[in-house]
Amino acid sequence: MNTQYMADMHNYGTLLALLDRYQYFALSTHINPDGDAIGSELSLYLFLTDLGKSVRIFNTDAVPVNYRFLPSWNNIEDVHSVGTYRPEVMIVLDASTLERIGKTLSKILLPVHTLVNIDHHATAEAFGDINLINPSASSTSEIVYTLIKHHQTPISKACAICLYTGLMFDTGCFRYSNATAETHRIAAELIEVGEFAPDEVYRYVYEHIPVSKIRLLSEILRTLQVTDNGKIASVYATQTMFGKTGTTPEAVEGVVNQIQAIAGVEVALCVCELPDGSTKVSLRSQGQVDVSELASEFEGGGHSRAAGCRIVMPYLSAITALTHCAQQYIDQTPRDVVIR
Ligand SMILES: [Mn+2]
Repeated sequence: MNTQYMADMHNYGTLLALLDRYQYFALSTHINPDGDAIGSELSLYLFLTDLGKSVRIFNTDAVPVNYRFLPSWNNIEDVHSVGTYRPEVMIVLDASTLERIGKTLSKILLPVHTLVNIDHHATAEAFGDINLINPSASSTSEIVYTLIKHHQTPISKACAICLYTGLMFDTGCFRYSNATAETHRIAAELIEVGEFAPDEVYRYVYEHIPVSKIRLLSEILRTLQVTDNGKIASVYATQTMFGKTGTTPEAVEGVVNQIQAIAGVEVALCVCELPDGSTKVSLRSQGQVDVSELASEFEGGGHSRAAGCRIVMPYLSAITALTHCAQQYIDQTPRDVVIR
């Protein structure tokens, strides 16, 4: 972490002053948006709109079906809608690099007066003119919550359900180590303010699984391999499996968490064969190994317990390389050290 980056952290006052000064905004988030990506941009959109600002959201990928209950989700536009819109301020949420919002989108809206970067990834790049980066926040939605609190305006009902969805998603339904007492306090406040039923939000997000995805899951689980010492588990998904089940690599999302849940497993790998023959990798750690470091050896990144990378290598070779590297990390780390 360099000093520039440190100085830019927790810069809530500076950002609020900026929001006050300008009128035209564009928001965006990473490709294959998840609950935190959608939740954080919709909550910021609602907050700014309530302040009377002109705000538009442009995403490379469509809103996943299971988030189409969130207020204003259908105001999210795609890259073709940008046209002649020229925002004064562009705010990028939950994307560790600017390119993560998509190749075209990362160029088409620039230059702007001010580029703002709001993120919580440990490997976040300070690519904005203003960077609100807080790796100790559970989610980007939690940072947006804190920003709105700094503004001292009440959180609207619509905003509350979006923020809650982001918090819930990025903490794995409040099960991961990033779900602190503070995260729970914020969640409780959002439930009260938003007057929604948390179990309904859960059902919208997690119980809308297409049957094709379950068929793919059964194919993937059949590939399970666990090392002799029981510490590294891996599964893979191939293009053949996607063809057979009528799914795409997006359907693999979340599978790695199930592999991580195996008793005794320290590092879980889920690798996915992409159409161009390269391999997409998701990594999880029980706490002994910092998988963001492991991922960075393969030009990836993320958090200490959840990370990813893309390797230009066939999927079986990628598993061999990653397993070897993960074993070295396990051997290097004393057993009693737990990375938080
Ligand atoms: Mn996030």
